[in-house]
Amino acid sequence: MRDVSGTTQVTLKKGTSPPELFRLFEETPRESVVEVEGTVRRSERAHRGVELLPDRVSVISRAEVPLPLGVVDKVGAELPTRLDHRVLDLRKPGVRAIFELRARLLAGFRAAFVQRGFLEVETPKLLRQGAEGGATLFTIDYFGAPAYLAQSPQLYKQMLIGAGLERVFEIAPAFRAEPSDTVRHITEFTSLDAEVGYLDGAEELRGLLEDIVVDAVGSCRRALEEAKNPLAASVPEVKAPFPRIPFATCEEWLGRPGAESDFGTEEEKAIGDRIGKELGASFYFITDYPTVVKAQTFYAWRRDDDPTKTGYFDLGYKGLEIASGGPREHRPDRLQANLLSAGLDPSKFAGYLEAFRFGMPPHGGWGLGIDRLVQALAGLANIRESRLFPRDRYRLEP
Ligand code: AMO
Repeated sequence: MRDVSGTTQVTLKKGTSPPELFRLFEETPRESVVEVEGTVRRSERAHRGVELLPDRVSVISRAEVPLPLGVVDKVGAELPTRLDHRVLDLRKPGVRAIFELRARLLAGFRAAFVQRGFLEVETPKLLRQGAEGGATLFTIDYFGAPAYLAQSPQLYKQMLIGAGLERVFEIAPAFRAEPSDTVRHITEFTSLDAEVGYLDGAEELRGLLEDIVVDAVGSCRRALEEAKNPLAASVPEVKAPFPRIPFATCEEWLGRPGAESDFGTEEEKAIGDRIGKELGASFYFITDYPTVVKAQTFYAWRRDDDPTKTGYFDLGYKGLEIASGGPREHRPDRLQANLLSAGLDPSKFAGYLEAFRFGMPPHGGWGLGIDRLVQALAGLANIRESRLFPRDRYRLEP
């Protein structure tokens, strides 16, 4: 018998247990929901140290036969089959363990943010304007006019800095019409966003981000150990500071100095491997992204002394990009110029731009993909395993 607390052995004994109970157990299919009343007895052999000798059994909900997916089978099914029958898949204790990790991690992040004076906010997901480049926008029919699903709370978290909230964070869905079918991209993910006002440069952001990650991962690990979750061992002990490697250095490592295009999956892996081997670090920052790589990121601040560089950085974990962020452009004239050079029409960003015209402090922030972090910490081959009901190019069900 299995419930959320684990598996309990129910024992029938020839000669002692009523024969109708034998019959009932034999004809009740696996995975049915049953209620068993009886006597709990110590037992050396039962894995919980106790067994239940039943007096009365009732079948509350009978499972159909055959099961489309085995729950206790030793042989694992392929991921698409598991996701097609996710409700049965989630019954496996090993799968449930992933979502315990996820919940503990989210709780750890919330606590770390609140402790540092961040206000939790919720921004609209139905938008008239995107923020992260048109190619990955989902268009929807909004009462006969086009609208978009939010790719990121980017514009709103910045506007809230203009509103004087000073330190905000949001944990919410983000949507990307990502046509690439990879193990690290999904079309609906949970973005953990932060924005900080009166910012004193990129390093202040990196310091905050690494401290928050260390706290969140640490509290997740401790909670999993306490709960005897089998994934506790795969969550690493992390310490700040994380190494900071300039973008240009990564390009040299890869033997492509000055190429100034963003890193591909294999290149990201090579960078993560090298940092792991040479510096013994799992988390690291890639800093000082060049402006050409962030040309579409109109809200990114370009350095005053060298406009070919931004203050942007990525946070990586063993070759997987987990977060990106940096200081923003807070001067309305420059922001407008950035929009134009990204080929965007400033008049479509009127509500956003207004927030910069009546007093906007220097600010910055980051977006962190929770699903990728869960994937990394739980050692999952595919990001889809980190979500209860993942969405990708080919999957909208269940
Ligand atoms: P970016 O587009 O780099 O930045 O996204 C931030 C983080 O979100 C995660 N992510 C994804 N996870 C799964 N599937 C996807 N399709 C996907 N796309 C992104 C990644 C990534 O590092 N507005 C900026 C953040 C900022 O500057 O504050 C943004 O959204 O982990």
